[in-house]
Amino acid sequence: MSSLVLVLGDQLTETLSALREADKNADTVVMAEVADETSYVRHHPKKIALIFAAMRKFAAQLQKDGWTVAYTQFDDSENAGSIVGELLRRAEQVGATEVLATEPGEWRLIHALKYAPLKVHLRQDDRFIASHKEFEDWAAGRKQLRMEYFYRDMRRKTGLLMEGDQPAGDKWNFDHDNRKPAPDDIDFDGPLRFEPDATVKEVLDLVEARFGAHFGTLRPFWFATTREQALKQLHHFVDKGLSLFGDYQDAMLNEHRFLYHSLISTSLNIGLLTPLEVCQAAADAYEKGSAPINAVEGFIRQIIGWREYVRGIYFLEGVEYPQRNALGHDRALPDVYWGGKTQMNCMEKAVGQTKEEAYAHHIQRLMVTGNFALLAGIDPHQVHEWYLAVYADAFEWVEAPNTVGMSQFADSGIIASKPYVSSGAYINRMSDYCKTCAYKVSQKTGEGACPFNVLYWHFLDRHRDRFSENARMGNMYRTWDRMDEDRRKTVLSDAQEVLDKLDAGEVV
Ligand code: FAD
Ligand code: DLZ
Ligand code: SF4
Repeated sequence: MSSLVLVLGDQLTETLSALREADKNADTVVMAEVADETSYVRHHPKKIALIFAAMRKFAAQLQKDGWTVAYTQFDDSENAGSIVGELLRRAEQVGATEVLATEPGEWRLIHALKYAPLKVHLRQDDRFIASHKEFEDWAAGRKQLRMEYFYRDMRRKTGLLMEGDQPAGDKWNFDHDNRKPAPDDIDFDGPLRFEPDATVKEVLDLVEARFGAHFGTLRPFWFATTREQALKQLHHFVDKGLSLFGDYQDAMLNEHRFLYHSLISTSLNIGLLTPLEVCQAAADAYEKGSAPINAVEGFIRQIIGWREYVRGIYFLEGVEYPQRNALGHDRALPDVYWGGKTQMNCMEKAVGQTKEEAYAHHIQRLMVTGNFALLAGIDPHQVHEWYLAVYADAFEWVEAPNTVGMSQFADSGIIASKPYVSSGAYINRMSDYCKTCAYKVSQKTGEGACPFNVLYWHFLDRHRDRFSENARMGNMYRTWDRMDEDRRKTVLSDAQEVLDKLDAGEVV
């Protein structure tokens, strides 16, 4: 009896567990561009284009390799509009009753497949380094699930940057040498930009017609949409950008959107690259002496550390994780996140770049848009849906822990040991944004003071009960308590003014 083999838009890997187990001569691969997947949030048009183009090219490759592929394009008249609907339709067409699938990266789809009126065999997604079981075993009995310890286990497991049982360079973590302030200029041209071929052009026309009203600019579109292109992007970064990745990992510049970042998250997350091959390429550069340990260790930690760790947390914590709201924040997401007018240069740059590129780097996501949302008390679920929609690399397993946990502290500190909040001083240190801002970063209160400066203290003050005993935040509360009372009152009322303006839809 033949089976269907489901391949989702973020499972474009030749060695996917479902494909490995399937019978090329008897089974039918099902791939479908469906309304349900394009509408659970209003994805950025570039993200939809990336997924559809990469799906079409992957399907063509599978066919070339001898697979029978039943591929449904978005505009096909028979399109059932959902993954399960498409499976049912194809099952009837080919007379199959069973489906072989690799576990999706989102609870919503896992449940849809589990409760589908078809026999679905779900296989582990073994494109990751740690299985669910390994993460659960690591987490069991620990009071705190700190990434650093998990990461060391992943180093031991993979042997990456290991000399026997010791870390290369005698230290597990070289962050102390990293995170330098922004340089005046950047000598890396950034990512490769791939010219649209016929398939991409066709998809761009479709996306423009169907999703042109979503937030985000579709053209120019240059993301890697095949494994071959993704490998070129990776090697371009390893050869030209990696050596300064660590130094300027947290820097932000008005005129440089990509700095020394790799731009490989889209390729990794849809399956065009595997985490181990990416890390091995970076480790090889260290072995050859073409990139220093602080850069290579920092880069590898993001992938076998953070990326694996957030996935572990998403599946460990369960289906309601994205609904958490430990700080009880309930302000509506302000219009500035959708490109509304703002006088804050950092927000304008981070959101503007997000709109044009469907990309912002980690510190823009964490310390500009994330920091502002947390300080302003925005409903974390709305923040989560925004991140899930606007970034081309956003899939819930990776986005939700980063947003709900790391950025918004809505999981009550599972991921972050203290909230990632800062005044304007941090942004000023790490960027040149403040130099051209309408607000003054050095001004603490009054007309023209940087909104981050007053909102920062407002956040600490309103959450005193929760955070004042946190050992890592004691200094902040001591500084606040040392201010004279009149000053504290002015700070709080200035902050309230900013919040009132946000609520009234006025420009901040
Ligand atoms: P680089 O800076 O070059 O880093 C290399 C790789 O490390 C990335 O490609 C990525 O695969 C991995 N990585 C780095 N940091 C993280 C992290 N915190 N979690 C997981 N992987 C990481 N990353 C996503 O892939 N998808 C998301 O939806 C996503 N949402 C985020 C939301 C918020 C609020 C924050 C603060 C971070 C989020 N990140 C997300 C993490 C990080 O911002 C992106 O992985 C990174 O910016 C991707 O760009 P890059 O490929 O140039 O990464
Ligand atoms: C994100 C996305 C989009 C926009 N469209 C599709 C699609 O049409 N078909 C598909 O198979 N997958 C799509 N995806 C990716 C899925 O949403 C993703 O597989 C789940 O969110 C699980 O990670
Ligand atoms: Fe952002 Fe404040 Fe700097 Fe303006 S002054 S760019 S609002 S941190």
